[in-house]
Amino acid sequence: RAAFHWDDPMLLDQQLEDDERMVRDAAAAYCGEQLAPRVLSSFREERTDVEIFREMGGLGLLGATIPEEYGGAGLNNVSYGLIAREVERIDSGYRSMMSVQSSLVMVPIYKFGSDAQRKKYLPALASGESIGCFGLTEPNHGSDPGSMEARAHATDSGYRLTGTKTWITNSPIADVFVVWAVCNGGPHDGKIKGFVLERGVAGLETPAIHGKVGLRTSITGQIVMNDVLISDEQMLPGVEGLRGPFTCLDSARYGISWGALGAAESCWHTARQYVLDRKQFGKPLAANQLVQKKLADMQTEITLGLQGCLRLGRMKDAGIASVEITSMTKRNSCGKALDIARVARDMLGGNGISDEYGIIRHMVNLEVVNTYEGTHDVHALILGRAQTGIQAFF
Ligand code: TGC
Ligand code: FAD
Repeated sequence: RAAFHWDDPMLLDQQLEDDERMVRDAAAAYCGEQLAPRVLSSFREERTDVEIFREMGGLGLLGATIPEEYGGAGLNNVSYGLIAREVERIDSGYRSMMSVQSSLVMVPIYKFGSDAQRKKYLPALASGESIGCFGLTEPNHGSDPGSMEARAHATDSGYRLTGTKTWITNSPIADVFVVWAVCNGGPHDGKIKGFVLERGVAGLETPAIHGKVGLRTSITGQIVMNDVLISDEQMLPGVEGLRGPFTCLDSARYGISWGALGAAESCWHTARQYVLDRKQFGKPLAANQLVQKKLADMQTEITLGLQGCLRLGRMKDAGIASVEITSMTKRNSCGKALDIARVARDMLGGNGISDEYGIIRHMVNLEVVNTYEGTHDVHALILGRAQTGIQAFF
């Protein structure tokens, strides 16, 4: 009979192309050698290592799907997902840094920017010399960004931006800000438009949010805009309305679908080894039926979840993926990964409480990942609307 591979039962590895496997292996080597050794102190000290952007950029891990002419790696969506899985196997905060830069900053500039904007911003973002952030969420509007209060008031020579964005990954260290606001006056009056701001412009402040219990390796802050004056050239010309930010979210949510399962795999593997090594009542914990059931559940959810991610990646590469499938995989991966992390934490008993084992760090990180980019329940409502035709948001 065919051999059973406990850590890759459906032979995902065999379903990859040679170049995809090479990308995955290169990302895994970097993550194991460079990210793993610093994650514990970074998390404890709530420290974001900015040189990680330069390192990732040097390896082509930023803007992986952006064409090479703009500094990207020109890879397919499956490769991007494989990178996210390897990075988040170490820490969701590191994947956040990477996916905001790649999906939420480089994608809108590439898809909706002018050629001048692409040439100006993308190469430096791809190399990691420049750090980007994405401002959609506001203090009063998270799940409901369509009600945003940020305004772009038309002036004689451009726009005057007002409003506050909050919970913004990378904002305190960002050089480039993709910000969404409703136009007040001018040719786009009443429409949501995207703007590219640069650090140093008068009226722009980016205070950090401290005291996060999860995602401590990735800095988060606000974008406060007090009459920020910008020129017309700083507007993204190629999109209007919520389709703009949601297109970016579709790309980032897809990466998270793979990434969250990478974190889950890390928890599963740690828990499996722990219960094999640890003896209670004279036998390994792994010899108990209850413990084996937990391992079987983890193995099953991760294996099936990864197959879904791979299928979505192939559909995206073929141009046939509806955005609802991304909601399905983002929601499934995050919810299942969080469950797995909680169970794995329990399997380590008291040691599961120690950050030395990594599981509880993944667990608190996954609480965030389950919430940002559309909460678990918001994605249920997106899927519910798509199959019933009934809007249940309000
Ligand atoms: P709805 O009517 O559904 O759509 C409005 C327009 O957008 C289009 N659209 C999409 N386009 C591309 N990709 C998608 N996934 C899209 N989903 C919708 C749609 O076709 C329509 O276009 P048009 O041209 O006809 O106007 O909008 P709605 O207002 O009913 O949406 C409701 C809801 C709840 C689904 C939406 O507001 C939502 O998704 N809320 C969640 C908010 C969210 O995800 N925020 C994320 C903020 S960024 C973040 O968290 C980054 S963390 C990053 C990290 O650190 O890793
Ligand atoms: P709310 O929208 O207030 O939701 C609270 C609860 O109510 C949730 O359980 C939700 O599911 C539920 N709920 C909401 N509406 C409904 C409904 N209609 N029916 C049933 N239940 C509902 N945003 C950015 O723009 N850029 C970033 O880079 C970014 N990075 C982030 C980093 C971190 C660490 C965190 C924590 C958040 C980040 N976010 C970012 C914001 C994130 O996207 C929002 O937190 C998220 O979209 C949820 O919004 P909210 O926090 O306002 O919660």
